[in-house]
Amino acid sequence: MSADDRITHPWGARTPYAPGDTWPERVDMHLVDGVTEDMVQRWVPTASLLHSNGDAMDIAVRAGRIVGVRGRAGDRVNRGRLGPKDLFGWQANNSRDRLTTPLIRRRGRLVESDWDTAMSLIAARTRETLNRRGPGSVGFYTTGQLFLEEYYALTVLARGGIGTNHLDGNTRLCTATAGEALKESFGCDGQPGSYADVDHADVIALYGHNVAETQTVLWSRMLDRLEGADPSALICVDPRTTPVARAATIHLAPRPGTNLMLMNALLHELIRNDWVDHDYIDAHTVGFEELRKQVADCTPEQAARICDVPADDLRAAARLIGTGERVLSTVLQGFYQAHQATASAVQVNNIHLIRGMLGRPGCGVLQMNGQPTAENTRECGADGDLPGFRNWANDAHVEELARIWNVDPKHIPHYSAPTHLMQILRFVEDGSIRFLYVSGTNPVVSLPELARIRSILSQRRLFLVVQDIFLSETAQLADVVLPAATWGEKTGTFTNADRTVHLSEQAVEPPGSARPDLDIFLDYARRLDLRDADGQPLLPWRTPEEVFEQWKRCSAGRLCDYSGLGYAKLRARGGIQWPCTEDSPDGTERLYTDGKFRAAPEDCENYGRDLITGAPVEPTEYRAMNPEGRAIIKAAQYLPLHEPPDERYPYALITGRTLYHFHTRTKTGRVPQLRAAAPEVWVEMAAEDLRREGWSEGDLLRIRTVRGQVAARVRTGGIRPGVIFLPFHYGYWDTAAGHRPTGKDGTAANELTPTEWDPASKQPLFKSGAAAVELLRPAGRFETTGTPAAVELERSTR
Ligand SMILES: Nc1nc2c(c(=O)[nH]1)N[C@H]1C(S)=C(S)[C@@H](COP(=O)(O)OP(=O)(O)OC[C@H]3O[C@@H](n4cnc5c(=O)[nH]c(N)nc54)[C@H](O)[C@@H]3O)O[C@H]1N2
Ligand SMILES: Nc1nc2c(c(=O)[nH]1)N[C@H]1C(S)=C(S)[C@@H](COP(=O)(O)OP(=O)(O)OC[C@H]3O[C@@H](n4cnc5c(=O)[nH]c(N)nc54)[C@H](O)[C@@H]3O)O[C@H]1N2
Ligand SMILES: [Mo]
Repeated sequence: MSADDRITHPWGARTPYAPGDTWPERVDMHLVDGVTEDMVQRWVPTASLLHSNGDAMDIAVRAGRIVGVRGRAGDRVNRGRLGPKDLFGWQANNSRDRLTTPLIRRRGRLVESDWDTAMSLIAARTRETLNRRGPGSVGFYTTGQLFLEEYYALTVLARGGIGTNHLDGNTRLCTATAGEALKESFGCDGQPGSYADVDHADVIALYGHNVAETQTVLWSRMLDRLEGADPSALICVDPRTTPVARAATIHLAPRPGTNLMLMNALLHELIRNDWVDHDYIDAHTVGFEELRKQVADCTPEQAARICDVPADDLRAAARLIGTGERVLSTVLQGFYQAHQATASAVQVNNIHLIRGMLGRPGCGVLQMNGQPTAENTRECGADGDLPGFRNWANDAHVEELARIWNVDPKHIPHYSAPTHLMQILRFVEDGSIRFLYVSGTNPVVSLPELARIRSILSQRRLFLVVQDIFLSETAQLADVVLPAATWGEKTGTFTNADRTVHLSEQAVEPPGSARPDLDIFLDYARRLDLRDADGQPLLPWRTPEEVFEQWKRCSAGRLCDYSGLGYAKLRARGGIQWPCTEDSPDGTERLYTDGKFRAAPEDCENYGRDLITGAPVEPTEYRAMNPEGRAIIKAAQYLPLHEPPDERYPYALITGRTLYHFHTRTKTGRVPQLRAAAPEVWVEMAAEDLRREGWSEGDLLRIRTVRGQVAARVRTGGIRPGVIFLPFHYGYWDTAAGHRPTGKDGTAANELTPTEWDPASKQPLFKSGAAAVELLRPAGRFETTGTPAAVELERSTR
């Protein structure tokens, strides 16, 4: 199969295998026209940066340019395979409109400048703001797409140097719930399972996870199990008939916002049938009785009414999960960005705890990541955590960190949980934050309720720094724009969703004067003259490897222990899973194999929260509840949505992804193959809704919520009647696909979404909101919203 066919056949040719066998190799490659393998001068190792799967690949270099990519056969994650975004996406690096020089706003316009001018302006503004208003007036908003070393440096800079509590990542939009659910159940973040669990599982259950479109290589692995001997059974929980749903043994399509009710009914059935490992529960957990009580009334009939899913299907799914011997679960945005997110994700952990299915081949929980390096944002504390999964409310943890950094513990803010992004925005809105430094994220398209975000970020009293590789919608609002070098142009490490660490090496020079994010952060720290308790530079490093060496010390002894890793080892061996120590030099396939958790009061990453209100559990309460540090079975009651559909806004709005684009399309929108596949926004509706409204395929519709409106052409799809789906990728930097939201109708789904978040994880509810839909213009004869094959693949009616 040629690479070009991979738009039509995103998962490539099948390589079936049987349970317990090794997943066969298949090497995928794409080189630019006219270049053959023997013309490539160097192959430079890295891993994919357009999702969390961490597919290992080599960059092909010729004459100082990237000319293609090839999957790495030996790597544990992908065994040579690559998805369409990775095969084609690197072309964005070579775009002619990359940022190549710093820009500074002068008399309202962004004009070209140089590094020294831009950096001294930023440093001067920071110092001035700090002097006048203190560290609480400075905020940082970063990403899940930089490298480990960059997050670590930024955390040291913000928490140890400036001493602000206002540092968060866009992981708040992405995997905050994964992190929180792991902390709630196991006392600490960290993925229990492994991708190798796919090779062993007899049941695979996907909760709100369209893996076929979002981690295409992981889906290939699952498809190969489905086509091999003794295939696994597949359960899909998604209101849409996604490619996963089409392949599923059982597809449960709940009403949006009812995940928790569905989970409680599954748990009810497991307990009623005593598909429960009582020995495991007695030896390794606390809280089972509360769960039993909580789900006692959650019968399949009750859930059938609330979720609108047949009770028999719920029973059948519970039977598969309850009688399976090796059950693998994965969870993603259909749970994390929905109503009662943490409470629902925790119930998936509970299934594994009450069935004693953890730490054995095939028995994994994958509370998935989305972004390629989201794991590192969390580990390094560039989000709402402290580095090394340390507990901000535990003075001993803060003191340990202060020793590593050689600063006064009082200097590291720990008077409350690190400020979450939605609160940072509130502080910018009310004027207490006056300086905001955004790196590697595009909030003007990706945050909820965009009219509000635009108004917050374009305030005159705010000094906004944006570090990006393109002039994104957000960069257009900045006071200073810093041009970054990116993947392929810089060196560093990153960690995928199953804890596999890869080294990504520089293959080519960055365009113009663009610099690696790490160099920019270090330059900034030098100009702020940040020093430790002995007056030495707080960030003394010059290379990523030097940063990595301190990170090894910082993570040593914690669950995410990197002490046994190093650049040389990663270079020689490819992907290795943490924890990797002197005692486990080859890394660790699965956590919790001995039923021991990192949940002891003195060890745990947090004491947990009330899943309904979000109120933190007090340390004394936690100590009383879980003195021995067992896994915690936490129950929660289903509550209805805040904004259900009503007469004026009759549709439930959900948003998400297409296979062909990554986020706000700053990269994939510049790649011809991907762009052609999905050039413009569309809205997916059930055929029966379309019929009832009297509209047809291709009609231009207006979708309206109380917050804004979007114009999109309609595709019929296998979606629940009464629910509409919008891909969220379409901002307006690119006038061919979008238009500026000066007119009433935007193209970005987030014009419509609410400013609301899960009480425990603070993750916004992107998959909710009540919407009205009306006809703007009937379809022209030749109008289409993408190439026919791509449209068909997404249509999800089969
Ligand atoms: N092609 C592509 N791949 C990507 C990305 C990308 O932008 N494009 N981004 C990466 C990132 S950062 C992330 S976070 C992941 C996200 O990966 P996914 O979570 O798989 O993607 P989404 O499309 O956001 O949401 C998944 C599904 O949730 C369903 N859903 C909506 N509401 C509900 C609900 O109430 N209940 C349930 N059960 N399901 C619901 C949607 O129908 C959708 O199919 O993808 C990663 N991979
Ligand atoms: N409605 C709705 N909204 C959503 C979601 C949804 O499902 N529905 N999903 C949410 C999720 S899970 C996520 S992860 C977010 C993603 O939201 P964003 O993070 O805002 O999306 P990206 O387009 O990935 O933005 C990354 C930015 O970093 C730049 N960049 C790329 N590489 C580099 C680099 O090496 N250095 C620097 N400095 N910059 C770089 C890119 O050009 C781009 O502007 O969106 C969230 N928003
Ligand atoms: Mo994400």
